[in-house]
Amino acid sequence: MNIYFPKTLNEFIIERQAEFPYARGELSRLLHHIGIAAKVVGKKVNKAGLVDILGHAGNMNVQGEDQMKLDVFADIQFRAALKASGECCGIASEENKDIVTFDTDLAMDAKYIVAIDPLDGSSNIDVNVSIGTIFSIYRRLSERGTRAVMDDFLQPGTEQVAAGYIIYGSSTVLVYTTGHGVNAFTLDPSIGEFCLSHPNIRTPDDGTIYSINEGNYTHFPMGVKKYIKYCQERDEATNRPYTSRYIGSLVADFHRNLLKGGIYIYPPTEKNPEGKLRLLYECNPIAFVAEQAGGKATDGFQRVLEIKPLSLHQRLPFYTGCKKMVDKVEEFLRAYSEA
Ligand code: AHM
Ligand code: MG
Repeated sequence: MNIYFPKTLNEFIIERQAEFPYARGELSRLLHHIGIAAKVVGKKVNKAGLVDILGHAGNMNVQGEDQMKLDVFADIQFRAALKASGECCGIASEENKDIVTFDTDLAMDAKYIVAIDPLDGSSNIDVNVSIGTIFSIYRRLSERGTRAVMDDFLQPGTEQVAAGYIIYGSSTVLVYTTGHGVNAFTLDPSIGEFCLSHPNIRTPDDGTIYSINEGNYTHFPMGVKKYIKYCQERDEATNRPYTSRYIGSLVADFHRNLLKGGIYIYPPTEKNPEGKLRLLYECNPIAFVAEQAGGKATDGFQRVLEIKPLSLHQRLPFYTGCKKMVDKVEEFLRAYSEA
């Protein structure tokens, strides 16, 4: 008889707590609560279409983007979970203009802050295509016992204590790192637990998939245009032409490339001259995971994790994936940077 006894996320988190000297379980509790919110949101995503959760909420978020009902639902759920954990003193969310501080005595005494995109890939919500949540955890800089302040959130990505994402796809998968490798957990709906499914993920050094919204081609920097042509050229030695795959949900595009080997690019465009993706809750957490899996993440010229954020919703061009592929696109960007 085959015995099925999976390693659950909670079991794994507790085991790994020992990697942090003097750890007292606060981060474990925080991650545990993120896992609970992920289950609640995942359940809602699975029922979308049956319950009244699809469509527009009728508001714009801080960045002038139309909020979907699921965006709002996910934001509320994660906020509630992080507050309930008692280990988080404040959050920065894609859906809120300002930081949100938790002002109970317990929360003000907490040592972590969280930056989060509660539901990434909004354009895919209504059409049953994979969407996700992205999160990033930092130690606060302000004194414990006080309210969180803006400076707690404007730390470079190198200071992340943990980061990861959840994909609501053909299954719900939670991927995270605490700086000791990357592990992925798949939700087993029959027991309601995230179970270790992809231990110690390593992304290939080189890959054959490129992911970019080519509809914006005419507005790309010359280096990106040349790189795309390079991807499309035939060369057997380097397995080209590469395969083009673009879902339009960062987590889903990144996750596929992480496992199979590829590069994700969101360059500056006419509509988004600074790039579209946000440093705090999209690029930094993904960059942390990418690097921990042996990959790379840059803004085309500089390591993402070393960029000092100047504002909460700061955007940047984003290039991430297999190290050799990111090196190559950077080569093109440098060569054509004046063009
Ligand atoms: P969102 O947070 O509003 O969903 O925007 C971020 C998303 C990413 O998931 C995705 O990679 C990108 O925007 C897609 O943008 P585009 O539709 O311009 O290609
Ligand atoms: Mg997003």
